[in-house]
Amino acid sequence: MLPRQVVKWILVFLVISPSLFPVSVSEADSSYWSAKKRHMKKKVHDMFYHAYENYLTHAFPHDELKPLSKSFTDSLSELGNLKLEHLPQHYNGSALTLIESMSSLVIMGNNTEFERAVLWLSENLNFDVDARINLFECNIRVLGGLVSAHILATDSANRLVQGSYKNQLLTLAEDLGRRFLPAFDTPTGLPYAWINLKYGVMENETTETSTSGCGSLILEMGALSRLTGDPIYESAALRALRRLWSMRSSLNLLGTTLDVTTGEWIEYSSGIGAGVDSFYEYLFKAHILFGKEDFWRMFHSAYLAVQKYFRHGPWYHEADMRNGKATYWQLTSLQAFWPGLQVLVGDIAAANSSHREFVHVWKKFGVLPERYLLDHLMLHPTEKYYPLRPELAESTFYLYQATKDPWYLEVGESIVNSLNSYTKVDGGFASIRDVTTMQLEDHQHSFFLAETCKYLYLLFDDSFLVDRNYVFTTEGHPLPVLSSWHDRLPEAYIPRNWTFLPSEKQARRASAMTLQVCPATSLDCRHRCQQVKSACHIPDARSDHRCFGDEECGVDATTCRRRTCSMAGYCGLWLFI
Ligand code: DMJ
Repeated sequence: MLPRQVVKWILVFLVISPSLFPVSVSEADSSYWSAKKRHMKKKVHDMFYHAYENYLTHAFPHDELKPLSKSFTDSLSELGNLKLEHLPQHYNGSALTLIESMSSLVIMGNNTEFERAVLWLSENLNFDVDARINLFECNIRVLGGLVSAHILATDSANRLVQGSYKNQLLTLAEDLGRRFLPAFDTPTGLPYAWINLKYGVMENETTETSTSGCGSLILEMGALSRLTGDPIYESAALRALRRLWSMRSSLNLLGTTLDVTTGEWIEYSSGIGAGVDSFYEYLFKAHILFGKEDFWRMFHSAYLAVQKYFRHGPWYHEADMRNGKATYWQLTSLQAFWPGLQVLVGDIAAANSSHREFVHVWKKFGVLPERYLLDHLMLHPTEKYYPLRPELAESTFYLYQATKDPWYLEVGESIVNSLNSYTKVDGGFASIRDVTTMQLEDHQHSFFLAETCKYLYLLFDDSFLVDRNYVFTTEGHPLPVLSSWHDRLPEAYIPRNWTFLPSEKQARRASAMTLQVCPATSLDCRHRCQQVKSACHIPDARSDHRCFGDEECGVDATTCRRRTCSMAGYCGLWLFI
């Protein structure tokens, strides 16, 4: 038994202790999560450099690393199933993984290595090669990587110190963009899927392409036009996109594959995964980046059709574009990007419920299998692989940005742990050939550095996004939302009265990705890059964008639309379904 006096003092201490140590439960919580974020950021940083340094040691300047044999593959020409015989003997690759890593290097704060990469590419990259490449892959990886790196090299952060940067990356991007143009020379304006960088479209080239192959070129080619002042790239991509949209069915659905010479569909069944995914993504992101109302209208109708014909609870199956009837009941790894897109649209409740299902499947197998048959609740017999894809990490990052719910940090942590336990090898990170045995495959895809590591890093440290407003391309390369790129908005949507912000240091804001849902500021680079704020912006009542009613939501500065409160209690640009 404790003496009475002691018990009394213990009780007194318990009563007054909260004022002696004023750490509330939520402060303790937030310091726990801050420490967790620091720890996880370091883990992701180490993963990125393990992959990057092994690439530099064993594969550079070739395209991608083979981490098991510590060798390389010149995969740019293989992407999309090209056979190796198309490659000339002297072809030495195009340093694909280096190009793809550049924006991640900047996001992780390594300007020195970024500068080294800029200099090397400026001196060595050459597209005048007899190589048949896939237009879509080359656009999102190489053109997107170069355009984004050019913007990062020239933005107000002045990253390059050694000598002056003379737009070498933009010159390379323009050279590549010009080599894309012969692909669009078809009766329909829909581009060939394959093109030889030196000789243009090859004889007897296949006329079959995919919806994403010809409908997701607008961000990179549009940015190239805005940067060079030459509209030819954007016009070609826009013409193809419009033609594709005109091929939709009366249900506003598109198929998966088509013929570029006849403009006829080949595969009528489609979903939100392979062959279509980034088409939807680019309609909406093009609206954010270029402001055109047309993109919004196309996206809005397409999104409603997806929700109506493909969605089944939190899952998305495939359906025939002609009658909307379900065709294949499959969950595919690529579909996991969809909740991230829904966050940008403001459909957070739907994003959250689908994301949970993907997490569930990830946890069941340890990673996401390429294809999972929803009607049989079993793996697809041949597509059991996991090639280090980023889509689940990407959606997790967006959902955390929108909700700040630490549950998403835990999801990110388990993704990082799985990647480290199942795919890390001495020579880098290897793909998984079969998720049931975790047997590895000798390939470290460049998107592991461009996207998987980047989104995981941004989940735990979003300082790159503070006070900035970026759209990430489908390959994870950031492009800034610039008021000067919005010049073709219809009158009603031009955010008027842009005013320059006072130059004193601004207070630290919440991450710009959150602001992207209702951005207060934008970068204007017409003369030199400056932060400008929009007169139409009205912030949400609460900084976490939570709400009880519409009156607590503000006005989105990019679109000047009034935001509304969702059923899940978040302000957003909601769609009425
Ligand atoms: C990436 O190359 C891009 O995200 C593309 O749009 C489809 N998915 C791969 C990675 O999974």
